[in-house]
Amino acid sequence: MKKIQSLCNYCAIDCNLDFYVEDNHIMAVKPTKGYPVNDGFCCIKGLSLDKQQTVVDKPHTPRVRMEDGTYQYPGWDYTFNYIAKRFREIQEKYGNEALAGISTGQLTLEEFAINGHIMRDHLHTNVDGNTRLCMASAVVAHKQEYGFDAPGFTLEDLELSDTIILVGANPVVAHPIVWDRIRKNQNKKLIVIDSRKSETAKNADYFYPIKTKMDSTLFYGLANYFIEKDWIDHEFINQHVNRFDEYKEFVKDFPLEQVSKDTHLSMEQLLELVELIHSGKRVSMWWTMGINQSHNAVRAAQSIMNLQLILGNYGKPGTGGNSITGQCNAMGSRLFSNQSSLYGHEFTDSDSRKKIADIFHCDERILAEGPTKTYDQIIDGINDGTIKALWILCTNPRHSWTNNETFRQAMEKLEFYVVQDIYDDIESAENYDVFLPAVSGIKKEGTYVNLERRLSRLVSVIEPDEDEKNDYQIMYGIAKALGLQDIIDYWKTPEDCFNLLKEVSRNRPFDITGVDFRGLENSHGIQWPFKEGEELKEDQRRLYSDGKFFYPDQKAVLQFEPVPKNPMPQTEQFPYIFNTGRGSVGQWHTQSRTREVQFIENVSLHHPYIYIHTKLAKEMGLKHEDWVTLDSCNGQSADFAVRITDDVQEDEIFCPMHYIECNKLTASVYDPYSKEPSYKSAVVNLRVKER
Ligand SMILES: Nc1nc2c(c(=O)[nH]1)N[C@H]1C(S)=C(S)[C@@H](COP(=O)(O)OP(=O)(O)OC[C@H]3O[C@@H](n4cnc5c(=O)[nH]c(N)nc54)[C@H](O)[C@@H]3O)O[C@H]1N2
Ligand SMILES: Nc1nc2c(c(=O)[nH]1)N[C@H]1C(S)=C(S)[C@@H](COP(=O)(O)OP(=O)(O)OC[C@H]3O[C@@H](n4cnc5c(=O)[nH]c(N)nc54)[C@H](O)[C@@H]3O)O[C@H]1N2
Ligand code: SF4
Ligand SMILES: [Mo]
Repeated sequence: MKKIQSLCNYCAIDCNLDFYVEDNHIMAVKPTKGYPVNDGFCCIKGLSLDKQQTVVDKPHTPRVRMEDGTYQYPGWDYTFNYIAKRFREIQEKYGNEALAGISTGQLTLEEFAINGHIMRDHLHTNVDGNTRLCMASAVVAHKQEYGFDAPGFTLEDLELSDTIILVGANPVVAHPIVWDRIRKNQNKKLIVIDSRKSETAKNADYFYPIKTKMDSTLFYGLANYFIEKDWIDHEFINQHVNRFDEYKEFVKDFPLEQVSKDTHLSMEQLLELVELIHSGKRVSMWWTMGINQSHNAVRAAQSIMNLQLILGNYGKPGTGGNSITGQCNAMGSRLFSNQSSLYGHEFTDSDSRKKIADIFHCDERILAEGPTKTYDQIIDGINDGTIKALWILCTNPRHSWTNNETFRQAMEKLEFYVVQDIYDDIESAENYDVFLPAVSGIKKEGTYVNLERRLSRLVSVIEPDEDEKNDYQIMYGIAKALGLQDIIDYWKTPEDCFNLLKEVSRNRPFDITGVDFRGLENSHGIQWPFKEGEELKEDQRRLYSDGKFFYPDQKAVLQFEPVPKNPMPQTEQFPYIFNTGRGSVGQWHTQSRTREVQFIENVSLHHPYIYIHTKLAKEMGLKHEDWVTLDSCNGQSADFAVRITDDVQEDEIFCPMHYIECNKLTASVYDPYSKEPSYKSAVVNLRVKER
């Protein structure tokens, strides 16, 4: 039996796993011992990766709607040529931007890069990712605050911290390895700030049930209090932080009494939290989607970073204002998808453009000139008729997009719709013109970057069947059919692509010129930056230990502004907040992958459900598993079974996102800077379902 070390391509931890293979079949999967991220531990999703050995029935070749309206299997080459022809025709008829793509944070770094080069550079059009739904707010927060999108922590900080504050993050369910590492830290106080008593909050030493979307108010108020008490780090501020004097004035508008009213946390709770932070020696703060998905997300994330900066809690072991990422390669897509930056460079910087064109052997003038149109603009563009063709890959927007009926409408309007997935029965795979079946991660090669900037290798565990293709081969095939000569000559394999990207990274904050594609196999992974000639002395490498950020003067910049009004206020018509998120460790997003796993199916509910407070249930005369109808401020309604609990607030409903009904009710409301949807705070009404 062969043992092959590869990674789990579900969540942003990127656990390494040992696959035991005999006769091209996975016999067992075990978490890799000694790997610095997950050291012999992982969750049910990683352990079940063997279920994705074959996903689409034979033939494993594209399905195409032919001129007579029937679906046929005309073979890969025909399909590549057909797609190229239709893309060109649509662009000629309606303009370049009549074609668009929606990609993902779940492919390999090389796959984003080739897709971004085809679509954004050669075809001069827009591709956004499901990463917009996830960590776009963190990206903008980092760029503005540090001068570059560079989260600085290493996972070991969870073990080195004596005061861990989780804000809008539920790692017991969403990041089991983060949770395991917190648990292993015996000398910490764990504090959770969440609107509901999540699985993580139940296991915390202190829980602060904040009024939804009032996090920036809380952190501005804390900053004001610390400044008033003079419990801040003047030396760190003087040397490493800009705009402090302005910030000091700004936060005066957030006296603790007012903060208490706005956040629904009592003065005792606020003073207790202050004391916990003040008495901690190594205080770390970590946020996830409770912060990123809101109408005020970027500023809320920055309010956490601001507080840590003025307390000097940066760069030292166990500290930081840290964002936890969601998907397995969201961090790779941030750098290499060519969506919001030119492969980690400014689109308008002429030296960078020249450098990248030289590396790619292409004409500098073809490189994208600005960031992509955002996800919401793409969907609106389809619905208003300006975008006619869409290529989605490795994402299921009919289910996951906010206010998802708008995606259903879009699907109906498209003249040409291409779906590339490992399953042909996802909700988005309806009424398509072409379905491109890709093999799952266990049959392909590439690199991933995890939440702490660690590159690791996806290694092909079993050989694909003869007629199967992986995402990279599919994109390369389309590039060839389009006649894109530089790709044909220089991007033949993921390894070729990785070597181009290494050169792209040279002398940038994420310099990976010292990383070897093959050298990553069977390794401990490497956190960026890692420059050519550098020696790898340790497995845990954090940024900012020298206090140097990425602005020209190497200082961080505090970012803040008055708290905007909530665009979805509770009203008499819509009195309840519709909070949404992960429901269980086993369920992954739209469930296309995890439904394959029998252990998960056995313990998951097979119908949409919500949690409501005991008091509301009493008022409405509802029992467990009674059905209700929710009417949302977005004009839609959907039915759910109820589960009754005291863990949500009296005016809050929590809905797991794994059922398509959930996003029927979320709204088209976004953060103004990141354009990330506010998935967790639509307002709804509840009524007993009519029979
Ligand atoms: N099992 C499983 N694991 C996953 C995933 C999955 O689908 N299934 N998805 C992965 C991905 S892509 C992501 S992005 C991560 C997400 O990981 P998390 O962000 O940890 O998960 P969520 O459940 O979306 O939201 C976290 C918490 O935010 C809280 N919250 C809502 N509004 C507010 C607010 O205004 N303030 C505060 N402080 N809290 C609030 C919610 O109550 C919830 O408990 O999980 C990853 N891991
Ligand atoms: N209400 C609500 N909605 C949310 C959220 C929330 O908290 N609340 N969270 C948002 C967040 S953070 C995220 S990240 C999104 C996730 O939303 P999606 O990206 O739409 O969800 P997934 O189910 O992960 O979809 C991934 C798709 O890729 C396919 N796939 C898997 N591996 C491969 C592969 O190797 N190649 C190809 N081509 N396809 C593959 C799977 O079959 C699946 O259909 O949902 C967002 N939606
Ligand atoms: S889903 Fe995340 S925690 Fe679970 S095995 Fe995969 S990478 Fe590890
Ligand atoms: Mo995500």
